[in-house]
Amino acid sequence: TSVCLQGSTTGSAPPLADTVIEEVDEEEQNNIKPPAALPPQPELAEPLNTGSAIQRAAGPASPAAASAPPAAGPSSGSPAQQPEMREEQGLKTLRSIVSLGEPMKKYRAFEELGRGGFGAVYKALDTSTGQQVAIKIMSLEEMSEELAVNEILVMRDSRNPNIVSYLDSYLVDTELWLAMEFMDGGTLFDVLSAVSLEEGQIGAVCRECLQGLHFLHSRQVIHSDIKSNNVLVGMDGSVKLADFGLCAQLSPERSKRSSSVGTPSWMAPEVVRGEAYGPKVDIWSLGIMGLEMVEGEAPYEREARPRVFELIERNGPPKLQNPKHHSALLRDFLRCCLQADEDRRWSAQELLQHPFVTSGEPASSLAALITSAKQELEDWRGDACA
Ligand code: 3AM
Repeated sequence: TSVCLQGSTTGSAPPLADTVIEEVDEEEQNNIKPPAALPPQPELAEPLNTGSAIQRAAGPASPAAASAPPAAGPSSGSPAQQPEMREEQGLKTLRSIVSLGEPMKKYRAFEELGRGGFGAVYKALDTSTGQQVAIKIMSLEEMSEELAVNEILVMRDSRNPNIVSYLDSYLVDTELWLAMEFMDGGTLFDVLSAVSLEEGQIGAVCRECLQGLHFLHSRQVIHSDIKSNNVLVGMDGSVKLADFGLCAQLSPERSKRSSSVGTPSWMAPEVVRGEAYGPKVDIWSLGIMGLEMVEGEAPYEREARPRVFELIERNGPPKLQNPKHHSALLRDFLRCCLQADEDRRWSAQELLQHPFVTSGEPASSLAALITSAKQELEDWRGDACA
């Protein structure tokens, strides 16, 4: 039955937007530091989903991903490292982070929740506490060690009510097992595919995500892949940011990032143009996620990637299809997020004071909505399996 459930979920949902890494800027490789008090960590060079990766043949920034970038860390001027060396370094870092022991003994009752290019996510029970957990099993043959390291470290060091909690991690042969808090409502993407949100509920989701983003940004961390697929919800109405593989840690010496990473329809214009950028790229993506909540999908989502980039660059901020159907507060909130000029775009802290956000419903009021979305999805899956 579970196979049927999974198959029907994929079949009934709109096409998933692929995360991509376009280019990793070489200078950034040298300068972006790993999160404070953590072992030196190389910056990303590989996509989360290798199958969906695209590398820009030409662009304003250097094609660093293809040119054996040097390791990040204290020796920022170090010579370029071969990919194998970076892989080895990534593996070494991973070994120093993960727990020893056998996760197959620590957890039981595995049930697949979903799959991605990285591997799969399972629900399981912690045998010692009886607590439900989610375990993301990533194949290190399919993805880089660096992405895995990134995901673990950012999650582990970002304890916040609006960020999915890290529990534990293990290396099992060529797989990385990442145990995290189980979010029983699934992704916001799933919720949106089943139910429509009222403005007060959209305000609540935005507030919760902004709280998570404010936490990350105040620690100079850019998420870089904010979208409804990467926001998890709980049946109690909780809303949390997830998927930290593409995060970047900025530092006083390097206050901008240049790697073109993210998911095309959600990318800010400065990312598309290959310019140096800061945490406000996440605010643009949040604005696009706002449009997902209002219109059901992100702008240009069905277009081919090169066309998406062209449209983002050419059209500036995307527009609501029927602006008059929405309140002035919602329109103003989206306008503040979707400013093409980064300096005019509001920060997470500023947006938390925006009346659309402050007048949003309490998160607990999302519980009923998430329950009915879950029910709707289960009914669809039941029908598809019948
Ligand atoms: O494929 P779907 O959308 O049904 O909800 C996430 C997604 O399900 C789920 O795993 C699938 C692939 O990402 N997932 C990921 N992390 C989770 C977590 N911490 C999770 N479900 C619950 N808790």
